[in-house]
Amino acid sequence: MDDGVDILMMASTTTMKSFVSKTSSSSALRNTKKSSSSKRVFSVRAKAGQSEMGTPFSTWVLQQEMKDNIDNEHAIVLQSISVACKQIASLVQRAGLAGMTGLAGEQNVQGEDQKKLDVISNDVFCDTLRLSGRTGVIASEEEDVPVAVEETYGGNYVCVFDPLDGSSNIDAAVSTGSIWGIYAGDSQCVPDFSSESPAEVEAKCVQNVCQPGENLVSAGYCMYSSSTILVISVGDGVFGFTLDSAVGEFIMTHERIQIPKSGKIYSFNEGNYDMWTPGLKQYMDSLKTGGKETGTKPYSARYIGSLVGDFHRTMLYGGIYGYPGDAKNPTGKLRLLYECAPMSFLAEQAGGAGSDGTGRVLKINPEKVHQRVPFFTGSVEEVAYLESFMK
Ligand code: FDP
Repeated sequence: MDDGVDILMMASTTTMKSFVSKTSSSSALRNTKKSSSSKRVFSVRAKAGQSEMGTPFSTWVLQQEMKDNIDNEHAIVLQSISVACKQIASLVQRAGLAGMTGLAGEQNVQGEDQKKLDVISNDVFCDTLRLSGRTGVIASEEEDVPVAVEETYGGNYVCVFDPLDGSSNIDAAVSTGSIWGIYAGDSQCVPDFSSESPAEVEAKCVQNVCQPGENLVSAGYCMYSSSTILVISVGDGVFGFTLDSAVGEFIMTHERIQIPKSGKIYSFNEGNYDMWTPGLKQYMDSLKTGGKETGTKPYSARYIGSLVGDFHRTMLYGGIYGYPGDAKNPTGKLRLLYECAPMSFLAEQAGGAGSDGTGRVLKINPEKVHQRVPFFTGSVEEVAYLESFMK
């Protein structure tokens, strides 16, 4: 039996076991955050130092709750996001067959053409989060302003997301992904629908959303590629789960991902080279003669042009991904809130770095919802080397 089959069988068995135990104990787990029996089961497992590979995502989320890494509401938000990702994965896979490729005929607030699937994926994400009843404010790349979730307000969490990043690739069936970040809401800033005007509610939503990345309580992405992979951190390492379509569940396939400290792969849109600063050009030229170990093998170029795919490869193989500012767009292309901050959170949790070229992205205080920043991420040593050319 090859490794792939092995993993699938292990995953399916674990899923069945978890299903059986979940049907008898899931409500108890939700309502009694740390019942003594659930604590005991978890600590036995932890003491045994067992690998968590093969754990279904829903079980892992409950374990994070038992470990006190997240609370009950946060757990529900994460489960909802995993459902949204499964739905989007299925839509992406069927896009060509179901007539969902091409433009929707509208532009978003940033002046970008919206693809049909951008609009549909946004609806999927928004609806799933709304129905979870645990998110108070949501902000999407595809929406002009952050939205307070009126129907269920009372949810503590603020979710920022890009429902379908890299969607210019979709018609060619190249990888795309969803990216999200979750913040705790600002308790001083709860919108009151009964007494406040829409403008006042909106101002409070913006304030809830514009938090620095270091306030993130969790972040993740889901990549829609040859397989569908959900990668997440709740502040205690980074874990990857592959969708097992036979059982409809994400199964852990990557435990505590660590970005290699260095790596000889660079991922930049070099077509913009002429518009870069002299320092950045010098950096790029140096990679072609071995980087800081001048005279050694040149770096390899890999650029999909889809952030989630490029970032995922960088996490696993090391190296550097960059989208710098240039003469035409001094702050680059990528958005701070729902691209750079969540990816930086993941990179740091995996022992890597996320920088705007001068310092940590997670330190930046957003001034507006769709703010763009130059972005460099990946292996710590590679990001530090890049920064040495940007002073
Ligand atoms: P897209 O426009 O297809 O949605 O931020 C969006 C993004 O893709 C990233 O996913 C991707 O890395 C980048 O833009 C690609 O930009 P360039 O085409 O300028 O290289």
